[in-house]
Amino acid sequence: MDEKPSEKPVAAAGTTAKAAGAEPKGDGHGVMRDGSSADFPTDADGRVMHLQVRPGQLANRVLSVGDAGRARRIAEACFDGGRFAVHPSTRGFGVYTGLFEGTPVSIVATGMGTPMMDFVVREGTAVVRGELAMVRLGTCGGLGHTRPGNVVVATKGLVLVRQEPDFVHASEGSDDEAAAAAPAAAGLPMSPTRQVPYSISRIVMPDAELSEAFATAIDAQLQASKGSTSDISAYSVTRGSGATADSFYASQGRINAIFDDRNETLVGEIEKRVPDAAALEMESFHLISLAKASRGKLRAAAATIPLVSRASGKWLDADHVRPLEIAGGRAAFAALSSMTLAGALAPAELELE
Ligand code: R1P
Ligand code: URA
Repeated sequence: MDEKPSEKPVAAAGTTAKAAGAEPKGDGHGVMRDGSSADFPTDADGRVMHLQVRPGQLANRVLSVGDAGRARRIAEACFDGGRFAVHPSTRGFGVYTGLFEGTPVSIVATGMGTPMMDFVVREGTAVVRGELAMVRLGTCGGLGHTRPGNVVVATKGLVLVRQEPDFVHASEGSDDEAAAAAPAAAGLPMSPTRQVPYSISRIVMPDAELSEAFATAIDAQLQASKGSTSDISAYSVTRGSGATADSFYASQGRINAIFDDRNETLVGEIEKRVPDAAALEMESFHLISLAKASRGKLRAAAATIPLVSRASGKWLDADHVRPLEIAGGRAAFAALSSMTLAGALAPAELELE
């Protein structure tokens, strides 16, 4: 069917290409009509409900980044000829699809938190034929002795850190306590009260080949910057583990005078429980966990740029953040391109600009 002019993918760096997150005009985006599946809704044009792309708009090799500006900067710097298609969504996602050294790649501006990553992975895998490889390039807080700027590749796995709502709302004599007791009075089983304010999951392991390719490629990018105007060769790659938290504040152990978060010992607890924990962020565990559950459809890896040392409070030199993003983006494209994926779409099957 004909696309409305405003929905057409717009090419290219240095032009007026639409920003990810811009409101697409027309009612097709995110509007489901009767007849669409309740389990996996698509609109009349075949777009998935939230990511709002249809087959042919997302490649089999995907870079997920949290920040919409980072997605655009990497797109402009790393796609062949600075040319790419842009697919914004009314839900805050943005998809950029182009070629890297002739191989189709997409960047997805994902936003923050595991629910956003869930949409990207589930809807992304649904619109793409064949196997997928997905890497995340995020930012994080550095754990332990991690130096801000030394990019952490989670080759040693990730855990999930969650605040236990039953602990927070379990104070004796409160109306929460009385409400919680009501099911028991009606003969229904009562959910158990948690004994700890935060839970730390077991470790999940990323795809080993993709993780190593990503780490090697980041290292090569850092070294290649030597002597350039944006020399970031003083930074290195840390092969370690990471923790994904269900919030930026309480579940990352940030102390807040207003809220009773009971998180004073949390960072220390994570560092004690997770060997080589170097990064604390908000999405990577979920990406890896879904890849594990995908019955072989998806392979995934994650890297993060530590912006701040949680131990010392020292921040990364602000001038080095953008060069590290671009180096990481180019490395992600190289690692994704190195993977053999069965049934991947050919360039001719994709909307590339
Ligand atoms: C919080 O500031 C955000 O930064 C990190 C966290 O995971 C969270 O999404 O990653 P991104 O820089 O990729 O968004
Ligand atoms: N992103 C996070 O999730 N945490 C930090 O401390 C920094 C970036």
